[in-house]
Amino acid sequence: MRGHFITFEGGEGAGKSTQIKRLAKKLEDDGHEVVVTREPGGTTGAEAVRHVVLSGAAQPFGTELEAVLFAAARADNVRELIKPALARGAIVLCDRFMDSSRVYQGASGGVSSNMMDMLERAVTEDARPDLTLLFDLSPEEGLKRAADVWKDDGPDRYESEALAQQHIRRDAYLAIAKAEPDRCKIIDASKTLRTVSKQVDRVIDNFFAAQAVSA
Ligand code: T5A
Repeated sequence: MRGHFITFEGGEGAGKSTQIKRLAKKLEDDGHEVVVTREPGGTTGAEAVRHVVLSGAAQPFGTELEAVLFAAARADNVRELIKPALARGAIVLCDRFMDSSRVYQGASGGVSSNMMDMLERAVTEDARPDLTLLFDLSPEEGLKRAADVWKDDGPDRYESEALAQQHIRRDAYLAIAKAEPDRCKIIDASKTLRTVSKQVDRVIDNFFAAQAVSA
C-alpha cells in the first residue's frame, strides 16, 4: 500500500504554508490520514539542521556544504517520517522538498549539477513526489508578504539575499515545471487567498481523479 506524496514549492512568502494548513484540514475532514511536514525540518534531527542553515551559521563554509546539510536533513525526514507515512497509505504534504535544493543551491547557489543530481538520487530515490504545486509569485510581492510575518526576527539567510537571486529562483522553478509538466502544476499565487485556494483544490481534485482512473 502506498499513499500520496505531494510537495509545495515556490519563492519566499508565496503562500505555501497557508495553503498546506487549509488543505490538510480539508483532506482530514474527508477522512484521509494526512501527514504535514516541512523542509528543512520535519524530524528532530532535521529541525536541528534547519537552525544551522537558516541562521546562516553554515554560510561561511560555502554552498556545497549547505547543499549537503539540506540533503542530510531531507534524508532524515524521508527515512523517519515520509516513507513510513506513505507505507501506511497516508497523504504526505511537504512544504518544500528536492526542487528547493535544485533551485536554491543549484540554480542560484552555483553548486554543480553533478553534485546536485548525486545528492538528490541518494536521498530521494524511492520517495519522489507524485505531485508538486509550484506557487508562482513575483519576488517583490513574496518578500513583502514574508516581511509581514518576520516580526522581530528579521529575514533569514535566504530571504535576505538580493532581489536578482530571487528572480533567478523564480525562473528556475518555472523551468522545472516546464520540464516536468506531469508532476508540477503552477499555481498563480498573486491572486487573493480565495482564488489561490480554488486553484489548489482544482489541482488536487484532478490529481485524485487521475489516480482513481489508473487504480
Ligand atoms: N531552502 C529550503 C533551501 O535553500 N534549500 C532546500 O533544499 C530547502 C528545503 C526555508 C528556507 O530554506 C531554503 C528556502 C527558504 O528560504 P522557511 O522559513 O521554511 O525557509 O520559509 P518558506 O518556505 O520560504 O516559507 P514562507 O513562510 O516565507 O512562505 P510561504 O509558506 O510560502 O508563505 P505563507 O503561507 O507563510 O504566507 C506568507 C504571508 O502571506 C500571506 C500569509 O497570510 C502570510 O502572512 N498570504 C497571502 N497574502 C495575500 N494573498 C494571498 N493569496 C496570500 N497567501 C498567503
